[in-house]
Amino acid sequence: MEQGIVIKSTGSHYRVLHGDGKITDCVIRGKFRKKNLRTTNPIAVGDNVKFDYEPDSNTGIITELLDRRNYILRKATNLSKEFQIIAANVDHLFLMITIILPETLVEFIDRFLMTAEAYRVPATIIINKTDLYGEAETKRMEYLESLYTRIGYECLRLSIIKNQGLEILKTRMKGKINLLAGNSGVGKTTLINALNPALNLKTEAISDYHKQGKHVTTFPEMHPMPFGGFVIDSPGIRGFGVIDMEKNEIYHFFPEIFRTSKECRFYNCLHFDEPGCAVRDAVETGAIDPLRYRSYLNILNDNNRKYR
Ligand SMILES: Nc1nc2c(ncn2[C@@H]2O[C@H](COP(=O)(O)OP(=O)(O)O)[C@@H](O)[C@H]2O)c(=O)[nH]1
Ligand SMILES: [Mg+2]
Ligand SMILES: [Zn+2]
Repeated sequence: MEQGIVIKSTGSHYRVLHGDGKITDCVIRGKFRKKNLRTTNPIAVGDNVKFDYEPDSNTGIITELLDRRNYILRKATNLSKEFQIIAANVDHLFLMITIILPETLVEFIDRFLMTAEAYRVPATIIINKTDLYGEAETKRMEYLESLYTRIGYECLRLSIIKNQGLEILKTRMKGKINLLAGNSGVGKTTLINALNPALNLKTEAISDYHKQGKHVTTFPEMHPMPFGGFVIDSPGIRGFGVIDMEKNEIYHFFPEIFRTSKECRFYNCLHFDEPGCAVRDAVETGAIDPLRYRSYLNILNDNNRKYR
């Protein structure tokens, strides 16, 4: 019997890292499907498993899934009621954004951060491709940095091409299971290669961007880092799903709106059109950023469709 951590899952096969760096292809027995959780994959990257090891063929049969600290889900496809576990035991979420090529929208950032809050996993924003930024882009970057650091999120500048910002990022990732998310084309794969050159992963050309729109089930891969810890790449993952979020819960996951909501006249204020709403007052004065508030309203509006 061996114990290890799953670093790749293809739905039927699992690559397990164990011992001092051995990697073994494993299968599972049928008994792993949980009764109440409709997930398409019973085991995900980040899971700790026990398995019967066959050293001769370097194969194994997973016999036990150890308890998870957490797991991150998404809807398996847009319409299905099934969920895919993207990763388990995640310590830190990193959202990579770019100001241009491609432009990352504030609402996309806010949906990601809201999900991180709901999962109670710390989140950091990485602003990549700073080497491309002129005056206008730098202004935009500074605006986003001040917006998000004020709320409490760390923002790290990065230019992988110019090798700037990598060292500080390593200190944040060291020894942890890190999930890296972001729009297609922002530089996620390039970063993982820079952090661990031995991996030599294929980066995406512009022509591959269209893949983003399709709902192909891609399985995330977890890459060991030479400085300790792992980085999970999540190709094709546009958003994470939080199951069962109620309308009156959403603002709990916007920290500055939540803090301000304590001053609202009504305890059940949704900060939409209620009288005496301290949140809307704060938007008026600029204490809460109007774009953040707009993201909140958009999520509030479509939460029936999207999150229930
Ligand atoms: N100028 C510039 N380009 C970058 C940087 N990082 C990545 N890229 C380019 O962005 C494109 C997409 O990168 P990729 O890693 O495939 O993005 P992913 O879809 O997020 O995995 C590639 O052409 C990279 O060379 C950077 O720091 N500066
Ligand atoms: Mg990629
Ligand atoms: Zn209110």
